[in-house]
Amino acid sequence: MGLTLAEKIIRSHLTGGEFRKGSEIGIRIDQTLTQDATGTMAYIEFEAMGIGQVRTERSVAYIDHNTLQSGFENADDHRFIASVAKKHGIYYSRPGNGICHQVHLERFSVPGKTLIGSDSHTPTCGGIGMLAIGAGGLDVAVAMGGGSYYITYPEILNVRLTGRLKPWVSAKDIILEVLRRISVKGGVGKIVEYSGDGIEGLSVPERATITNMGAELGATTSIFPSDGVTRRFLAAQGREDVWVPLAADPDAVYDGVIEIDLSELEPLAACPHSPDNVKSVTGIGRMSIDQVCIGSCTNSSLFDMMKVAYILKGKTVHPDVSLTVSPGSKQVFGMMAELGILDTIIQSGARILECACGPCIGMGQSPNSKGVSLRTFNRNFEGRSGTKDAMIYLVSPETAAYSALCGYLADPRELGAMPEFTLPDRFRINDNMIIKPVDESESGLVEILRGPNIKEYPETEELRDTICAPCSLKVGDNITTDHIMPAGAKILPLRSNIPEISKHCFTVCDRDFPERAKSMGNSIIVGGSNYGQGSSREHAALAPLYLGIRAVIAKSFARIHRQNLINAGILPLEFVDPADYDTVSQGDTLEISGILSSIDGDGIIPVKDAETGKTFMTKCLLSDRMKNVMKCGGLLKFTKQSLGSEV
Ligand code: MIC
Ligand code: SF4
Repeated sequence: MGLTLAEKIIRSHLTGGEFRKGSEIGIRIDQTLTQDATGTMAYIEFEAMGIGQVRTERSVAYIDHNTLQSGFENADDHRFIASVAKKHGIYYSRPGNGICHQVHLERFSVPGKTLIGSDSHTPTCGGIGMLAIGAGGLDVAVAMGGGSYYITYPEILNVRLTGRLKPWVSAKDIILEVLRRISVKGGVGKIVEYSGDGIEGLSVPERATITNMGAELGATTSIFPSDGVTRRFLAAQGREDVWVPLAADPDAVYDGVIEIDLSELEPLAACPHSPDNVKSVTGIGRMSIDQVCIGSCTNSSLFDMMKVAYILKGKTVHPDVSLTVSPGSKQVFGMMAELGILDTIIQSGARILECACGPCIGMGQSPNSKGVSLRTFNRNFEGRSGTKDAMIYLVSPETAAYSALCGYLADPRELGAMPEFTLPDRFRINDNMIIKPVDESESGLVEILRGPNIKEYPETEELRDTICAPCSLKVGDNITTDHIMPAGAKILPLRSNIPEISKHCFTVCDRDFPERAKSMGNSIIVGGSNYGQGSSREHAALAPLYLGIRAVIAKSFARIHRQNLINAGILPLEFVDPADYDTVSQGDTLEISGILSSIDGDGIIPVKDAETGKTFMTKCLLSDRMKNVMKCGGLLKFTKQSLGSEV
């Protein structure tokens, strides 16, 4: 039986576990990446493990999220990350060099290699044929130390693309169509593998737009084959030597197939407040808009900027619209200048932002009250923009640019004939903002620079047999990590300070939660399905840990967040019968008993609700490795014990 592309890469990197769907497998990690908002904590953990030099082929620390420096905190964190990188063999991409996923794709990605990153959009590099997976910072720290990364052996979903896109319909519309069809839960437990004759017409940046937003499907990762298009992209990056051809076997067997005829697609938009709330642009109709933001790791390539500039050329942004453009990297920015398209965009009245995440993570450009904002980004969760009642629509760069001129949501197909956009044969290569680490022999001379905002990893506890505690919060379905641990310009600088950041935990849903949880001592959260979707931020587990949360009982969990809970020593329990969710009320005292014997047995754990007197069943299926992690109080302690160092 033939293998899928993902299976081939997994097989060649397998370090443990059975090659069987649903079982836990370990894979060797060739490359890692971190960004600054998750990186400070990841490097605090890496340092706590007492590992000297990284043991990967390439590890890169990017600064791209916390670039608004309105106090000392972010600058201190950047200095800390720079010093850790220099000492431990990690390449350091300075602020201004670009968004981690865009830069990694350009300068470090290698088809057939494995990459994990402390950012959920790490699958961007799947666009070049890497097995690239988002993970919590602690998992990345372990991989930097040479440890395997563990995933549940996923199902492989094949998305077959046929035909060619019509003019002004683009890669963003393809992934929005996939989201429309299978929803933000449709990729959970799956790798999405693209194939079909339609992929030949997609450049690497377009493929990367699609794999990037596979994160919004909840997928473990998404991947494209490595072909002639990949080779040309790498050659233009001066890196043709790393190219290898990669594809699934012709007789590969998939767990599911979705067919999309590209010629049938039209411009789409994800409506508030979920990336899968997708409608056609024409279907939504002429909606007035206040703001348009073009950029983010999803749509900030030179290819995107070329199309945006073509649309804006010689025109002026509508007087009622604020248009911002953030190029994805210094390379993109520089080439925009070289090709003259930067001036075209400036002349149209766009506000040019630095090459960073910026508005995507609420670092500036929060819309006006009830503002309607069109964004080429990947997430439109409520409040993420920094304005609670803003209405965020996710659209393609073509729809965004054309609408910015019209002043309302407009269909770019009205532009008529579209020229052929082709990427240059050679990108401008200047890696002067990527700092190499010192030689191992000199690493002892490098001092680690810690600012006063950098606090230690919070205390964890060994798993108890019984947890008897009140339910401090009950929430509904599709709770995102932006609900649990909001981001934005005010809160992000606290990412290296768990006691402070925990004061903002869940405040989007309930302002009193942090105080209440703290006053309860230990408590339990009850959630609906897909609990913890979105970001890889382990702060969504570490802040609850600090506030005394010992267990989360939910209908189902998002992959990275469930792993982050386990890594933090918080018990993730799933309702066996989802209907039992309705019987629990916030404030009820819940007694979870027989935990230790149950997790070693069938994983079925009874929970008694003291208020209703009812006992309902939950399940917690853990691999042997996860059981040991949970029992000893989380992955940091487990790793330190395995390394034989003091806890
Ligand atoms: C995001 O897009 O939500 C982030 C900010 O990039 C996060 C990481 C973080 O919270 O720091 C992600 O996607 O993992
Ligand atoms: Fe940055 Fe937004 Fe991409 Fe997250 S999704 S890495 S915040 S650009």
